[in-house]
Amino acid sequence: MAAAATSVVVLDRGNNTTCTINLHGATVVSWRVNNQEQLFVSKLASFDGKKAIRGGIPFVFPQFGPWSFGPQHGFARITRWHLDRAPERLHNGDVEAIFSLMDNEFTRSIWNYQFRITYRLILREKELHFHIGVYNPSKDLSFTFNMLLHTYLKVPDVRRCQITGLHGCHFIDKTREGAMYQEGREVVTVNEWTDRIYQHTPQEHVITNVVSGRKMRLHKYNFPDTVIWNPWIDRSREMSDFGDDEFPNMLCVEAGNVSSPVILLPGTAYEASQILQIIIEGNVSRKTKRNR
Ligand code: TA6
Repeated sequence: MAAAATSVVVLDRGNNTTCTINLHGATVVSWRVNNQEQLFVSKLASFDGKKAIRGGIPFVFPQFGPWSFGPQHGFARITRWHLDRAPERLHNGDVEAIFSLMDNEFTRSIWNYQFRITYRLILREKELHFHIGVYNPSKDLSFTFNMLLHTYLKVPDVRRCQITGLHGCHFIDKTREGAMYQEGREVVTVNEWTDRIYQHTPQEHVITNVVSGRKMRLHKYNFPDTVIWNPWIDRSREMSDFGDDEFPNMLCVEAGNVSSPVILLPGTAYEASQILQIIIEGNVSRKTKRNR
């Protein structure tokens, strides 16, 4: 119990803006901006260093969903990661830290491949950046994997949230036996058990009515899919590490490689990234900023 429970790394940018990572799964367990928590963590979440942490941003790899060889959502979220570079203040005031996970006896007992993942987190004033590199050091063996950031956003009332950027996308609906549908709504809302894998989604989603009624922009790169999840009433009761009354206060918007696994050839690497940005009304979108 002791080792895992105490292994947290804190990025502190000052101004009550911090990001806390638990080495168990390199799970981001808190992102506070001016003292306001942006992420949901269940009050029943387990920090025993064994079970996945129910909330924050668990790191899903190398499998999304049920797995015949190993645990649901893979082993990365239940394995202890290494802190490669302790939190460091950059010249522009941002704070950066780098974590890594390599194959070990446990991972090879489930998935017999060599790999190395680097996970660089950068805490900015109103943004959190995630840069991921997956490397295949093998001389002759390729491997395939899924990868996903299982982001639990904290929301005052999920029924008031709207998600953009899904219109026209095809999705696998896990609440309807995995049947495939096409999204007809301009903005997606959540008013029931929702568990959908949207495929080939655009690089940007805006989620409205997150903490303090603000909007959150999720910008992703090399993560072609977006999973939207809320367990609602019945599924909440099935989870021992999730309160029956907590579903209105969380919304999972998860950027990932789910529908088409990545094939990584020997000696090659794969990079992906995500940016979570709190939108202060009037601040310009990432695209416009770049076009300036
Ligand atoms: O990402 C959505 C999902 O795959 C749902 O199907 C639900 O199972 C959720 O993940 C939580 O999974 P977990 O293994 O953390 O209980």
